[in-house]
Amino acid sequence: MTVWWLSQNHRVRVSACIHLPDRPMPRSLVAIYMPASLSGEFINRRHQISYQIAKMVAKVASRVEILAKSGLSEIPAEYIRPESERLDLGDAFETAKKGAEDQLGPQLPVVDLQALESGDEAARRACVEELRRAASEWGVMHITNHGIKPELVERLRKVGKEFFDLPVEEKERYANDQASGKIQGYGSKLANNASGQLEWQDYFFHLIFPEEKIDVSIWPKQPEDYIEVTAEFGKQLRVVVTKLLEALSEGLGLEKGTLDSELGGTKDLLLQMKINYYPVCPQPDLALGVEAHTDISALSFILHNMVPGLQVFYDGKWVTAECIPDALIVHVGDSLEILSNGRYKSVLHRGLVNKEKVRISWAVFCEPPKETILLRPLEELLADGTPPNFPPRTFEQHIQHKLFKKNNPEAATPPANATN
Ligand SMILES: O=C(O)CCC(=O)C(=O)O
Ligand SMILES: [Fe+2]
Repeated sequence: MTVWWLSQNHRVRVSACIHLPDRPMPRSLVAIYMPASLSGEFINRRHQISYQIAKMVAKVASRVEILAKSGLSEIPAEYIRPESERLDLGDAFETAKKGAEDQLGPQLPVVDLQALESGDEAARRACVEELRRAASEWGVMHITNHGIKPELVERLRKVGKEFFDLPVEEKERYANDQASGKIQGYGSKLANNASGQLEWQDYFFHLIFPEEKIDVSIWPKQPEDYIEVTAEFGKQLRVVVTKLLEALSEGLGLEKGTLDSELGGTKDLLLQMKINYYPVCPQPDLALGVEAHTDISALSFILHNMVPGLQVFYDGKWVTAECIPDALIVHVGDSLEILSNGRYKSVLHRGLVNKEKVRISWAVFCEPPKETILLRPLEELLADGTPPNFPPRTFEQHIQHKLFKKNNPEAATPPANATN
C-alpha cells in the first residue's frame, strides 16, 4: 500500500507494507490525517509500521478534502476514471455553460406542485399527469412550490456548510466505520472493487426520519442549530414525500395511499440524508464526484449550494441539471421502478467536479425497510396480463444483487442468496 503523509501542505510519499490480519486491504492510495504525535514514529519505522499504527491508518479513511487542500496539481491514480468514461467528462462550470447555450438540448422537466393543493380539480389532474410523464420519461425532475419554505432550505444549507467548514480533525470525531457496519457519520467512499476506483467526495450520512428511529447523538453537535434545523427539514420533507407518492400512485391508476404504504408508510419508510462534499479538483476532466449510478431508493431528493455538477442520462446523452433557486430535484430510484413494473424509470446519474468552487449537495433517500417488505411489481399493474419485469426481492436482497452485478458484470446468474 502506498501512503501519502500530509503535513502542513507538504506531501511525503512513504512506501509501507501494511498487513492487517483480520481484513484484506485493496492496494490503494490513502491520504491520511495523522496526529503530529504519531508522525515521528511513523517515519522512523517506515517499513515496519507497528500493528497499532497500521490499524489506525486503515481506520482513518482517505479524506478528499485533505488531498484537495494539499495543493496537488495532479490527482492520484485511484481517482482517475477509466478511459472509456473520461471521454465526456469536464469542469462542471464549463459543461453547464455549454448546456445553457445549447437552447435546443433537452432540459430536465420542472413541475410546479402548487396545483396539487389548489382545490382546482382540472389543474390538480394536469399536475398529476405532468409528474407521471416526468417520472416515466426522465425519472427525474425539478419540483417547485413543494411546500418547504425557502428560509428552512437556506438554514439547512447553512448548517451543513458550517459543519463541513470545521477542520478535518474535528469532523473525524464523527467518522463512520463501514467495516463494522457503522454506516452513519462522516466518511469517504472506500474502494469496493478490484480496481480501487475512488470518487472525489467526502460525505456525512445519517437517518433524518421517522423521528422515533433517528439517533441525534451521532449527528453533528456543531453548529449548535444543526440538529434542530435538520430534524425540522426531515419532518417537512416527509410531507412532500407523501404528496408525491400520492400523485405518482394516481398516475399509475392506483389508490392514492398505495405506494406510500407499499414502502413502509409513516412508521417504516426511512429518509436517509447524505451531505455530499465535493472539494475543488485540479483535473475535473479525469475525475467524478459521484460515478454513474441509479439510486436504490424509491425517491431521492437533491438540493445543493447552486454549484453545478449533477448530470442525468437522457436519450443517450448526459444532460447537466440547471441550478434553479428554491427547486428540489427528485429522482425516481430502483425501488419505485420495481413497484411500478418499470413504468417509472430509475434515472442513471453522476456528479461532475470543478476547479473553482466546492460543491455541496444534500441527497435524501426515501427507502423501504431492509428486510420486512418484498419489493415486486404491484399486482394491480399485472392484472391485465402484463408480465412482471422484476423478480421479488427485499430491499437488502436488491442491494446485494446490485453489488454482485457491479463486481461481476460478466456473470449471467446472481448468487442464490441474491434472488428469490
Ligand atoms: O450530488 C449530487 O447532485 C448527486 C448525488 C447523488 O447522486 C447521490 O448521493 O446518490
Ligand atoms: Fe444518486
